[in-house]
Amino acid sequence: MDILKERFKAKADAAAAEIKDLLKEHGNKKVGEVTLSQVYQGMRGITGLVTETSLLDAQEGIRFRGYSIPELQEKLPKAKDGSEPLPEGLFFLMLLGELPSEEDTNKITSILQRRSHVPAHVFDAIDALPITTHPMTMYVVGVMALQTESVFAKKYAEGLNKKDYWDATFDDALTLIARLPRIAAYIYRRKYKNSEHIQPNGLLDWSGNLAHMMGFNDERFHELMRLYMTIHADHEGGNVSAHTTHLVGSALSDSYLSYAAGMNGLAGPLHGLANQEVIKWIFEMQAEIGSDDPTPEQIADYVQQTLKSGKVVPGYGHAVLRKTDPRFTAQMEFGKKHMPDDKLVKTVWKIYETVPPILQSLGKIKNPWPNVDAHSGALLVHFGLKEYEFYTVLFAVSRALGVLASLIWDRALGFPLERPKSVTTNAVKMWLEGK
Ligand code: NMX
Ligand code: MLT
Repeated sequence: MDILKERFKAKADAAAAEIKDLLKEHGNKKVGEVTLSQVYQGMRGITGLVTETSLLDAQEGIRFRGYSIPELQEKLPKAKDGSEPLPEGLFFLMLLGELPSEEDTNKITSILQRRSHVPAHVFDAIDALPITTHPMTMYVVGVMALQTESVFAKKYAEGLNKKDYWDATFDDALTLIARLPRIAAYIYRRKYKNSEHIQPNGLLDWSGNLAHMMGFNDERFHELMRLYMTIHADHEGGNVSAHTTHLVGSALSDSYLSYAAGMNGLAGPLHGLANQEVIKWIFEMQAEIGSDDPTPEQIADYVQQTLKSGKVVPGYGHAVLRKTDPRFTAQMEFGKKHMPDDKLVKTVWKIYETVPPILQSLGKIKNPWPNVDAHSGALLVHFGLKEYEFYTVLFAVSRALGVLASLIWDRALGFPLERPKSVTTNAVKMWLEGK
């Protein structure tokens, strides 16, 4: 751990010096103009944040520290006999900004294994909730209960020097990431498997252990979890979960408080909850049609019906992307390799052929193409994980890697309290009238 911290600190100090010079020379340069529409319409397209871990291109999709998903699949270390990347390696890449060796990746795995013990009061807090509680609510309650363990909060109360914020954040982030699979699996077994819990296997990798504790022992499911945890980990800084984690962290709220806040945003249906909405929507379509193998015509009719009732087609559209999400494509490739004849997976592919032209024909939707959530549920159902209300918890476990790596960088670079200006419509009218 100390060597990892030393390597990070060297990188962070170099980056901080570079940013200082950059701002000294170019601090007054304009990065864009803001229109009134942008102010009212969700700040789309306004550059206002720095997030080092990944960058989204509207046409090409996400790159993590410069690497696309296919490149990660090729270059990141794999589990023994596996072919999908180990997300621990992606975490190293996002944190250090360089591709990890196998040894670097194993080092992260072993740090996470050593820190994975979840204190009993966290399970008590989850158990105090009614069984009908949504898994995302249980998850955030679990994370909040774990906040008692924050090194940052404790040291801050004792009087922490600004220069050491990053160090305590580093400790909290790694401990939190280590414990999330246990919390997630506990919720799954409590809610859906009669509280018959499965103890962690201290020899497994981070995602393999999650799969194991949930009760899935098919090695292909372990591979799916490794891919899933890799592709959902980060999507630059402006998405709701990353932005919220960063914003709350800017008040020097610790990693637990900041991540929990971000995950409350992920639990919204226009963000991470869309993965459950997609499968719910497909199951409802199947029930209405009376078939688990709908024709393109039946899908098109159901899409029209969804739109007419004032609802969105879940899994389609994006605030930034303007092409098919490469995370959708990566999952499609996984489906073609492991389950090409699965009816539900094939239905997802049929929806992919049917929905974009319909959405395009409406003329108002900026991106008619599928996002990550359009595909993920069908792969999970294939392995028997049918309880779709749980899906966003998996997204949340993965998203911890990106938002917490970013939070460490925020503290290392000394980013200040985030506080943009807001206006009232009256103030806008007065400004327009030149008053
Ligand atoms: N189905 C129906 N209408 C849509 C869809 C869709 N999939 N996507 C966008 N629209 C509508 C949108 O509601 C808006 O309507 P109105 O003017 O009546 O308010 C109009 O098209 C223009 O929206 P856009 O500018 O294209 O999209 P925006 O950036 O505002 O929103 C999403 C992006 C992702 C919120 C939106 O596409 C959506 O609601 N998609 C479905 C939910 C979803 O899949 N979310 C997951 C995103 C990925 N993730 O994991 O977070
Ligand atoms: C994400 O992964 O965060 C989503 O695609 C939403 C976004 O990028 O805005």
